[in-house]
This record gives sequence, C-alpha cells and structure tokens, in this order.
Amino acid sequence: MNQKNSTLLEKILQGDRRAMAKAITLLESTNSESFEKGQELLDSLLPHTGKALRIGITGVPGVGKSTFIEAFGLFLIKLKHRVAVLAVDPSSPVTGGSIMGDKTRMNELSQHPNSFIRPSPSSGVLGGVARKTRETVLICEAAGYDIVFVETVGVGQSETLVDSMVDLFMLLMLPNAGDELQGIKKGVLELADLIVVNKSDGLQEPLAISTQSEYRKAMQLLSSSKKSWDPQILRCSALEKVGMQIIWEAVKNFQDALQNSGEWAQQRRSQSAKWMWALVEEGLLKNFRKNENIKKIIPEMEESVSSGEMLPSNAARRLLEKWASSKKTCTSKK
Ligand SMILES: Nc1nc2c(ncn2[C@@H]2O[C@H](COP(=O)(O)OP(=O)(O)O)[C@@H](O)[C@H]2O)c(=O)[nH]1
Ligand SMILES: [Mg+2]
Repeated sequence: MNQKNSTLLEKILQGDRRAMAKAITLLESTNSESFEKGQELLDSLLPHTGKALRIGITGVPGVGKSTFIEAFGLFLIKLKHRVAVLAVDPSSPVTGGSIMGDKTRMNELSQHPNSFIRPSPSSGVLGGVARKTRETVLICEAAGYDIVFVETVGVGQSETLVDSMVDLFMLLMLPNAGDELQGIKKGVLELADLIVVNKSDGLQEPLAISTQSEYRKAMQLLSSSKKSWDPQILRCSALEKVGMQIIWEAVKNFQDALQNSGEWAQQRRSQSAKWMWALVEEGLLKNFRKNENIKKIIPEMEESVSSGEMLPSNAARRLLEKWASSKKTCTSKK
C-alpha cells in the first residue's frame, strides 16, 4: 500500500471524519485509479469491520424518519454509542438524496462529534448506490461507529437492497390504520423486524394506539422473515423523543435472540455471499455490454424483439452465444 493510503487508513481507524469522507469519495470515484485506491483501502480496513449493529430504516416520505433518527441517534449517543447514518435514496440521485434536504431535522445529531451522516451516493443506478453504501458501512465500522443506520424511502425496490445489508430492518408507520393508505407493500411489511408507529402524540395518540393493535393482528397473518424472532409492533413520538428506550430494548432483544440462535452470523454470511454474486453479475453485465461483437447486434436484437419478429428467449440465446464465442476467440488469441 502506498504512503498516502496507509496514512488515510490510520486516520480512519482513529475515527477521523474527514479521512472517512475522503475514503468514501475514493469509493464513489469514477476515475479508475482513485477507485482502485479505494478498493485497496477497503481491503486493508476489512479486519476492522463487522462489529456494528446495522439497522435499516424505511417508511413513506413524511413519516418522520429523519426526526426519528435524530431522536434515537442522540439517545444512543447518550448511552456512549457512536452513530453513523447513511442513505440509499433512489428517488433523488441528483440532489444528493433525502438526508441532505433533511439535515435540518438532524441538526443536533449532525453536529455531534460522535455521529457521522452521509447522504446517498449521488451517481449510478440503484444497485451501484447500494454497493457504495455497503462499502461505506465498512468504513464507518472501521472508524469505530458501533451503530449504523441505513435509511431508505419506503416506496419500492430499495428496501430489499437495504435489507440485504443490515441486521435489523425497522419500518416506521403513520398513525393511520390500514397499510394500503400508507403505500407500504406487503413485501416490505414482511421484511420488517420492528414496526414502529410514529407520531404517537397529541391528538394522534389514540389513533396510533389503534393502528398499533391493528398491525399486531395483521402481522400474525404474515410469515416472519426470521426464524428466531417475531416482529414487534411499537409506538413512539420522534418529535417529543418518547419511546426511544422501549425501541432500544426491542433492538437489543432482537440481537440477543438472533445471536443465541446463530441466525445473526448466518445472516451476515449469506449477505456476504449475495453481495459477491451481485458484484459478479454487475461486472459481467458491464463487460457484456462493452463487448464489440455484442454491441453491434444489440440494436437489431432489441428491434426484432420489440417488433415481435423474434422471441425474447431466442434473442437472449443468440446474444449469449455471441458472447460465448467471442470469449473463445479472445482466449485462443492469447
Ligand atoms: N407530531 C409529530 N410530528 C412528527 C413526528 N416525527 C416527525 N414529525 C413531523 O413530520 C414531518 C416529516 O418528518 P421527517 O422526519 O422529515 O420525515 P421523513 O420524510 O420520513 O424523513 C416533519 O414536519 C416532522 O416535524 C412525531 O413524532 N410527531
Ligand atoms: Mg427524511
């Protein structure tokens, strides 16, 4: 490793936030030299990673994710934890994601020396954004952050990606019975380990209580995503900072249950394997699309398929055969 990188490594291990930001910039870089440096750095950080509790947080816009992370984050910092907040935001890649716009709601947390807040990576497709976020989790862990939040907007496919990088998945809900009103898909509900009805304060409190019991009933009908844990349905007021202790206890119970059953480690292992395959797929697809022989016939294949002249399966087979044969000529040339 070069001198610059090893200094950066040391600084990260000391928890230096500027060094962390620098490393993240390397990982997000489109310049191949910087990118390589980032990967090399990540390799050397690896022995120092894996120790954080990784929590995914989702919910529709306006449910109070940012307000909740501010309240819960500060609560955890009081308990001597160090808290990192990252985001996977497919909706606004250009503006830098939800966290930037909401930083005012995390005002106190963002200024605290024991917190680190990073908006969604600003480039690339959702898969790429997820990969960078996953790598950023590792940097935060190496820098000694023992609780990492990954926030995403609860509207679509991003939850599955976030679920594949966290230990516990938390869904925030509005005090408003009936999930169809909240735009939350059943699939997202099934991923949730904790469901928290937020805004349980003032005039909305009775509604929050009935929403909670409604979800308790509804969740009995859904299959749990974990063997050693049944999803819990809780209430809080992020605004008034009420309910944080109960949520924290549920999180710890979850961790105990999964660690005792071995499911915790098993989940981490299978996430790593899935991550490897996601990277292989991403790399293959990139190479595939860059291949000169393939590039030449893609427009023709797309046209034939969309006009109905050729079956998609047939076109896919021809593209893959072309790819395989061009690979063969490449190898024999060497
Ligand atoms: N009454 C009440 N309002 C809240 C609570 N949490 C958030 N809000 C308000 O809901 C709005 C959206 O909150 P925000 O944290 O930005 O939601 P996000 O889009 O999910 O990040 C803001 O006006 C908050 O002040 C809560 O617990 N009670
Ligand atoms: Mg927000």
